[in-house]
Amino acid sequence: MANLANHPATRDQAKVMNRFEITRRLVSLLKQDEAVIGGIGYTNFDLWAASETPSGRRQQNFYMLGSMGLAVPIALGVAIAQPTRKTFALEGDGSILMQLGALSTVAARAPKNLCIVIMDNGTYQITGGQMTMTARGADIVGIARASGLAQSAWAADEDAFAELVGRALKEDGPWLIGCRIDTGKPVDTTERDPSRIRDQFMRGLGVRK
Ligand SMILES: Cc1ncc(C[n+]2csc(CCOP(=O)(O)OP(=O)(O)O)c2C)c(N)n1
Repeated sequence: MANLANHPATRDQAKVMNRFEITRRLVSLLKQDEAVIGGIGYTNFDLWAASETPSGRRQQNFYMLGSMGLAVPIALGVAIAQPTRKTFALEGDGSILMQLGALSTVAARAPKNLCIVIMDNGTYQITGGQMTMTARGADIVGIARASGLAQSAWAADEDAFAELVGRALKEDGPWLIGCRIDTGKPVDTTERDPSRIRDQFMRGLGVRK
C-alpha cells in the first residue's frame, strides 16, 4: 500500500491549480498507450487541447460529451477489458458527485491499472458556474477513501500532482488524485462528433482497424 501521508489531508490545504496546465502535465508524462477518458464539462475540453501534438492528436483519448458522471464507469470498463493498459479517468467535481457509487464499485473491483483524477473547481462551470457541494465542504478524497479507495490523495501542487501520476504509472492502483483547480476558461473546445470520437478511441486502443 502506498504511503500518502505527505499529501494534504483536506481540500482546503491543496493549492488551486489550472486545469489545462495539469492536464498538459499529465499528457506529457504518458508514453503512448495509456487510455484517458475525459468527463463532460470543461475537463474534456482541456484534455482535447492538451492532446494536440506535432504528429497529430493523441488517439487513446475518449471524450464524454453527453452525460455527467460517466468518465469513471467508462474508464473502469476499459481497465477491466485491457488490464495491461494504464487507464485514467478525468472527471469534474459536479459529475463525480452525481455518480458517487462508481467509487465504491472501483474499490470493490480494484483494477490495478486505473487512476481517477478529479478536477475540483467547486462549480458546475460549463453550465454557468453554479456552486457544487465541494465548495460547501464535501471532500472528494475523503469520500473516495471512505468508499474503499485507500490510495486517494489531494495533490498539494503541480509537482505533487506529477509525482502522484508517476506513481500511478508505475505502482498498482486503483488511485484517485484530487486536484483543486481554478475557474479559468478551457483552452479549446472538443470536436462535437461522438461517432468519430468513439471510432478514433477504438483505433487508438487497437480494437478496430
Ligand atoms: C445527467 C446530466 N445532468 C445534467 C447535465 C447538464 N450538465 C452538463 S455538464 C454540467 C456541469 C458539469 O460540472 P463538472 O463536472 O463539475 O465540470 P465543469 O463544468 O466544472 O468542468 C451539467 C449540469 C448533463 N449533461 N447530464
